[in-house]
Amino acid sequence: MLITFEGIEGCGKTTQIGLLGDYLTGKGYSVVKTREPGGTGFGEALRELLLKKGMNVGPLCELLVFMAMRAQHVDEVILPAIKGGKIVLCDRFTDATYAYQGSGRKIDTGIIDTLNNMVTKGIRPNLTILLDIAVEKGLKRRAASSDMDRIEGEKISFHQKVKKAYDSMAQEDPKRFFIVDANLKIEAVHDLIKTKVNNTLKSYGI
Ligand code: Z5A
Repeated sequence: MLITFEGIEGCGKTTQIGLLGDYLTGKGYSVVKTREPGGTGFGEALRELLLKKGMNVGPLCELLVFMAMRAQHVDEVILPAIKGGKIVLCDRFTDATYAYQGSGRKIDTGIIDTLNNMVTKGIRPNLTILLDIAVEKGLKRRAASSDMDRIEGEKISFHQKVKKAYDSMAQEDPKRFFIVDANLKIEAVHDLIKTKVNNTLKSYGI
């Protein structure tokens, strides 16, 4: 079972993965919490470089590095966990590439499709939780918690394109996406996610 969390910066993914992970572990499930970019030793080392402020990284280079990290992440962490019957909670996955590199950087979706299919070996999230918040509010929350990195520091119009792409993907695939109002209090967001995840696990007989 693969559950991914997506949304613009500051929407609360990390907070909600922590809460859901603790909740599911408390219910006796075996849970793996992971993230992209990162999730492996190699991926976490590359993450530092890729997101470093002031680093000159072209759109194609950026795309290929995200994909290289994903290939390692799938092989080393995600596939073995799924095969072992674990619930994988992943902070960003394939949808982020369509939103940021596809919509934000204007890279052809066909290229992203091909690379994503190659590196994920066909794995698709069973459920994607999209935390929905206005760009200005997400960036404000993000700025208040720590320094902005290279991608976070992009213009507001870039982040608006990213949000629009997430909204479209969720509309096109309502079976997989669950949109949550991320303006709500942390506990209220968690309650909505808990209910959805419990129903999803039930529907898979887990
Ligand atoms: N990226 C890409 O371009 N292409 C790809 O294929 C992939 C990724 C996989 C790093 O991602 C960058 O990688 C990201 C996209 C790109 N760049 N940008 N921009 P990341 O997920 O690691 O980084 P992030 O999006 O900046 O996540 P974040 O800053 O860690 O935000 P978050 O996890 O969504 O939020 P949070 O840390 O849980 O919460 C932020 C703050 O808000 C914190 O102080 C919380 O206490 C607070 N918070 C959370 N929820 C609430 C509620 N409900 N109310 C009030 N305050 C709240």
